[in-house]
Amino acid sequence: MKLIAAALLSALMSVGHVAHAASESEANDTPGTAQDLGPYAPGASFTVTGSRTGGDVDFFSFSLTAAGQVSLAVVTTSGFVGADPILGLWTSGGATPLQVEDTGGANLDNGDDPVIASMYLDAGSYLIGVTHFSGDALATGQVGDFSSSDPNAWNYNLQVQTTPVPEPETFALFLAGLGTLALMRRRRSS
Ligand SMILES: [Ca+2]
Ligand SMILES: [Ca+2]
Ligand SMILES: [Ca+2]
Repeated sequence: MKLIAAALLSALMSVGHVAHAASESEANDTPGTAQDLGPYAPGASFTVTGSRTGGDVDFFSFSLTAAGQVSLAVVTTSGFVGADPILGLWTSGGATPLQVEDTGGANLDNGDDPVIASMYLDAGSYLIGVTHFSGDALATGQVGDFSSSDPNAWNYNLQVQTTPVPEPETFALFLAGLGTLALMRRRRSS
């Protein structure tokens, strides 16, 4: 029984776990010109290799085909030592701010790379932004404030991981299955 449960669990975990990689493509300086990274089923992860030149803002769009938990991080890899990136997440086109993050990771020298830890997202389209620190963007979260004239250049990896959340029907089936197992055990032991 334990073996079957373990096999089922590992099969469930591996479903749709696909890693994708892309390179940043300019111009992506506005929500309207965001680089589209495509649709993903929860379980997929993707990495975008990008560079932030002086005054540059990089926007990316992606969509989730079903609800999932999503984690995002910007990891600076080379360039200006002391780089201070920020990371933004909005609903499609930048309509609704979800989170703008300044810190949480470790970068070239000062641990100031941004991380958005596990966030629940419904199926739909989303916008990601990467640029240098901006106090206004952090204060308002509005996509219109997400810009920085800072002249320093750095390279980064944008890392996105998605994991599925059980849909209510799946969860109900799972509970029903557990109930049946419990009943069978009770009958056997009586
Ligand atoms: Ca760029
Ligand atoms: Ca750009
Ligand atoms: Ca930062």
